[in-house]
Amino acid sequence: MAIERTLSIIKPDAVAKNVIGKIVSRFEAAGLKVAAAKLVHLSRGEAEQFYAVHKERPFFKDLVDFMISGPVFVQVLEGDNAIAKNRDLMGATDPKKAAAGTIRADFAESIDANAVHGSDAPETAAVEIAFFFPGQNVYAR
Ligand code: IDP
Repeated sequence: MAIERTLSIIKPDAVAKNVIGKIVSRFEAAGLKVAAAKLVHLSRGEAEQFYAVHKERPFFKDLVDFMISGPVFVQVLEGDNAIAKNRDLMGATDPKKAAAGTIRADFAESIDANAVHGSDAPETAAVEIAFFFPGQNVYAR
């Protein structure tokens, strides 16, 4: 298995519920290491840029409104197969369809307020990490 990096966002609903630590614990328990982290409150422009791939989708405005409704906790996770491992830990986009024991099954409210984001491929991980952590503030673990 390859050592990878992926971008994880703990979204405003989960930050507001005060479960940052519980969610990060799941990453650590699965062998992923936090290589960078910060709490940020995105501007509308930043959220629109981050989710630009979805700009033609009917849920785009709701998604952006939600992502700027409060601070988010952004991390780079590093480890074996980190991209797929993080997506497995997250569970399905719609928490009603997420497998028992996944982060979304346990912490998400709805398909809009679904607790976490995770990069879906190496190419998007590289772009998303550079978006939030340009320069030298990511640490090899
Ligand atoms: P993912 O976050 O599981 O990778 P994506 O398809 O990339 O899912 O969608 C990005 C985000 O957009 C989702 O996490 C969710 O918050 C929101 N979203 C996706 N599909 C819908 C929908 O049908 N209705 C409302 N929000 C949606």
